[in-house]
Amino acid sequence: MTHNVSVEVTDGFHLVIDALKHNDIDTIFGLVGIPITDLARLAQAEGMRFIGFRHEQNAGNAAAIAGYMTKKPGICLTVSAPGFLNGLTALANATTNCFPMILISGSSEREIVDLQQGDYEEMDQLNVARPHCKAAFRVLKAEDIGIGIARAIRAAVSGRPGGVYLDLPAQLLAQTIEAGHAQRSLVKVIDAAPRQLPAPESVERALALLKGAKKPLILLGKGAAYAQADADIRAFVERTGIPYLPMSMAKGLLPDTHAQSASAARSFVLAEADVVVLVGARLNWLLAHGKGKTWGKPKQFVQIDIAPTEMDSNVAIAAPLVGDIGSCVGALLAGLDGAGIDKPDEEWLGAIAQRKEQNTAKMAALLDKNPVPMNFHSALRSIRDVLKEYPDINLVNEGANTLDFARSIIDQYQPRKRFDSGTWGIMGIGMGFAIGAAVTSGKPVVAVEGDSAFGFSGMELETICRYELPVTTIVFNNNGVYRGTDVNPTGGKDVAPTVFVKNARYDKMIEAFGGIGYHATTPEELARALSEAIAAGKPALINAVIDETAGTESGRLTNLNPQSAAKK
Ligand code: ADP
Ligand code: TPW
Repeated sequence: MTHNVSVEVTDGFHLVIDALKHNDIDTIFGLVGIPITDLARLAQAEGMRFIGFRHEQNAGNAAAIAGYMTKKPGICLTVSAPGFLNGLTALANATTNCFPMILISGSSEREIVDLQQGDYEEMDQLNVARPHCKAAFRVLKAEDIGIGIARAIRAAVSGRPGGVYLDLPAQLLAQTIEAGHAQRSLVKVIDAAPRQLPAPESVERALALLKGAKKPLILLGKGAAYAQADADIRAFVERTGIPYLPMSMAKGLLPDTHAQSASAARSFVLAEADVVVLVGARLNWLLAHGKGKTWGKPKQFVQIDIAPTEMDSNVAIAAPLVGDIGSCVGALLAGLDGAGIDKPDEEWLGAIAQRKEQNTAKMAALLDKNPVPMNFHSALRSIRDVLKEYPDINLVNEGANTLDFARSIIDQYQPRKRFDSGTWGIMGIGMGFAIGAAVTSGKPVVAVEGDSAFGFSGMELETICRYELPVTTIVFNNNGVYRGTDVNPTGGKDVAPTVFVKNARYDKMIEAFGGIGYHATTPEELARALSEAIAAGKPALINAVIDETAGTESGRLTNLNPQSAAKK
């Protein structure tokens, strides 16, 4: 007599989805193909959201911004070799910006790849990924999928957040495993990013330094926005009365209209301050490395950061405060009274107020002009005025001039609503960030894009239309990279390296996919189109025609742009 014992089995495909769901991950951004098509199908069948893109870099950028917004790693799924490499730029950018994400790529057969026998999409992906992320793992046995995904999640969000690579060979996905065994192999990550309390003596040192400050300044970076310690940060700023500067993605942590914002007197406060409290901001190129002319008078720094090795990276840090921002700011707040810290001198605040007033008046004069064709200022004035009515809108921003001007002209009112080119000054985040922000928040997104910047991810307009996302893209069309007026010095037929097709109609692109296109040549037309598009909540693109002579090369980064001195 024979017994027909049927053992319930599952496989690698199912286990990957189970492991993600087990850790409350509900969305995958990706692009299908061998060997992960069924993984995407299964994710959808099992109730996850799968958002399919037209290029992996954009899927990766969407995952990265989702990670930044939620403190949970965003997931990007790609095929092997070329798909993986396309996603890698986003993974590296996420790591550079301290955004938690996991790039999961299928890979070809190990035994063929390692002997370099020429497999389909052959590449040693794990080793390629390693230098560009916080951690890189490969899973070879189905029973290790649970632990592999747990490790990836913890690596992405603990300490300084960043990108993690997870390599899943094709044969792993098809591997079968007994269902009970599989179930038991799942790992739920407990307390993935535990609080990290600062040492009490570090807190005392920081308070003592603040106590002695005559011209204190607080600098808020995107680490402060990421930390989601909004109420304590606001209390610290308001209770101390210290003027503050937000880095671009920290705008809105306190509303840009806040009386203590020193943004309109940025150069003045950076040069004049004596004690600067850095909250989740690195002294990298965006802050002139903490030295030189920008920083003027000698100063002392308090630096709050979760990464101990960030301290003294560019200049000496007098009072390092290593820990998570919530805990560190909380500890400072708790110690203010005991340390006897009062509001800063009226002299310091008065000098700042005076500078702000002067600079604001200068800016207002620029913004109020109505040149024909419109320029960056008049176009951004109309966008600023419309967006005032939508304080919870998500704003994506990239380009050179378009980035530099929009950052200073468009006010933010709420935390984690501005997403831009960040630490690398990278072009190409536009549509990926817009899709990631729309999917994650369920709220409208406005993407303010240079025409060159837009081109890097423009094909994702189809993705925006396919998922009917409330994304309005505004293309600042000045016919080229930075501007559209360069000429080919040889008189040859090719246009200059910075020049595009003149008078392109980017609005027609979105119409091809069923979205709404607008063509705007005046600030009034632009404002009307933007209001209408946001109210409709449908995919839209506004081709905003900007004076092609208006931009400067590299925007405000002229000092970083070497130019040939040797002329023939
Ligand atoms: P910005 O570009 O806005 O100046 P950076 O990206 O240079 O900001 O700096 C962000 C910093 O914030 C990084 O050094 C990172 O280690 C730190 N950081 C991120 N999250 C936290 C957190 N929860 N607590 C403390 N520091 C954090
Ligand atoms: C991945 C170099 C910096 S800014 C820019 C480029 C190509 C585009 C500027 O023109 P745009 O904006 O967008 O039309 P505007 O407002 O000045 O007219 N490749 C990558 N990243 C970067 N930063 C570049 C190239 C660059």
